[in-house]
Amino acid sequence: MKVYNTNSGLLIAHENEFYLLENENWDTFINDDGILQNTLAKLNNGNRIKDPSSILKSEIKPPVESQEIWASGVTYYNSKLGREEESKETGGSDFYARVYEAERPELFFKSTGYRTVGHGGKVRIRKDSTWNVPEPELTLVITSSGKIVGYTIGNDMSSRSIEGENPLYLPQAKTYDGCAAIGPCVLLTDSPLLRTTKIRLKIDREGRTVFSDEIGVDQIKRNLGDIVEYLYRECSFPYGSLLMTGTGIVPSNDFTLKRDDEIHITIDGIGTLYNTVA
Ligand code: DO4
Ligand code: MG
Repeated sequence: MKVYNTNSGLLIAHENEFYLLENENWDTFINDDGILQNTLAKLNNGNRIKDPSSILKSEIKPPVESQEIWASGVTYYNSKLGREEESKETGGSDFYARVYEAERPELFFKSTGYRTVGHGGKVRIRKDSTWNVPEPELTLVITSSGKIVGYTIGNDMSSRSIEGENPLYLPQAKTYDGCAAIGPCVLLTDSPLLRTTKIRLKIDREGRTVFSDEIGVDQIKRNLGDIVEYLYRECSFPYGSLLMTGTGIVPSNDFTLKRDDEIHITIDGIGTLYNTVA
């Protein structure tokens, strides 16, 4: 089952049918350990709609309102390598190798709903940054109790020049207005994602593809439940949370995003998150 947070209400896609739940509050709806069964119980002929295209064409909101968005880092070997490279001249590279091997994961605060755009929105690059990349990340949707109730797609927009200058600048490299995109929907499921699931990134510029790559979620070094356990150890989340699980796709060092670039991030079973660069 998939849920889209739209201007018309919550659009549910289930077994080739679409349903519109008009009077739901996102924060209450998503923070529910029994969300699958409770949503199934709400679907009936009265809220079934034949053609969702006009709803999906109007702005799809990001599937986040009062939830905090956190992120884990250096969870894939490629991320460790890329970051060692970008910070080797400034002496910060050892930290990435250490956190890749450590029991405690890297976790950082990424964004709020109001700094985040949805499918079709514009992500931003910082004006004081010279080297910028999208990070396509499987994103967990977690309730207050720490239960993973769904999966969505996240873009952890990152300034490599600022992070590379000094790892202590990470919050500035990662968190700013328009620093994240989430969407287009949440896949609600009680089962883990298939190990064969792929994450794909494609970047188009002036009608030409300037970057594309893919990675399997089976390449992630950590157990997703363990990362959630660390996040919830000493933080409570009254509205639940979203957790980006790290990037395994790192463009080569000569690549930087430009204004109007089109970013497509696809995760099997969830969909494609599309954004342009402001
Ligand atoms: O260590 C810095 C950030 C890592 C990150 O965002 C990632 O690996 O995806
Ligand atoms: Mg990241």
